[in-house]
Amino acid sequence: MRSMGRVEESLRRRREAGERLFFLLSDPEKPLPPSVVKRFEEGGADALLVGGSLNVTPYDVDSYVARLRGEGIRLPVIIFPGGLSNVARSADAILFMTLLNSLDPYWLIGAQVAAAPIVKKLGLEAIPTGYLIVGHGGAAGHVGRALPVPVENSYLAAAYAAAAELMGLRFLYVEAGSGSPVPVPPEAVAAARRGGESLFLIAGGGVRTGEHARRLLEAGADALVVGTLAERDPEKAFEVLAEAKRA
Ligand code: 1GP
Repeated sequence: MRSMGRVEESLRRRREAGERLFFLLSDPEKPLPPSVVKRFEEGGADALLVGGSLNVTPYDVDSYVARLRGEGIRLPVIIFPGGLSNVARSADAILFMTLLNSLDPYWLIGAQVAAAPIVKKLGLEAIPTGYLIVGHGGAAGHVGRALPVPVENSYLAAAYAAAAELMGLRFLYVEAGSGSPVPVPPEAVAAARRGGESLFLIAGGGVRTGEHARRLLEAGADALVVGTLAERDPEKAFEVLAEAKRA
């Protein structure tokens, strides 16, 4: 079995110690200013996800990470790839994802075949991750040609999670789409938790309140992702971070 890298090991260790984690998301096309990232780091954020669906090159990722490092930010940077063009050497790890409910073979295996030799050449730590689009789906659902799990049929997420686990994936990211008007449903997270107990479960998409964050954590999420709210209203995003740290 392929062994775990340092980033994954450290996330798992903290999960096993009962912590709930908070991942800040920054899209290099409209990056969060380093001052905002720094505040979240000081507030206890656990990692910075970097990635975007459109208009991102490896150069954008590397220069953004260099800027953050130059400002003394030490958070682990994990690429959350919107596509092949996000793969860049300066990150600490990459969510090596398959979009489980895509109807397009490219997003199931094609992009991964194209990316794998590059990931190996760059020596990036790959975290084997299933990506599941639920509800609205946003740009990720559109670009990834997903057949989203309907919010009313969240139980379907349990079968996807079970399949991900049986296929040897170690992380599952339940995604409603960045900036989604309908946030990621706790019911889908609960179903995914039931279906794949061993999975490190990430939930994101449209999270806007501490209350919703609490419901996602109660449903079994190990980590919450916040992007849009941190861009628009960092104070409110801080409430989500505080909820994760309280859990
Ligand atoms: C998107 O799940 C992430 O891929 C975060 O979504 O931008 O809505 O926080 P938001």
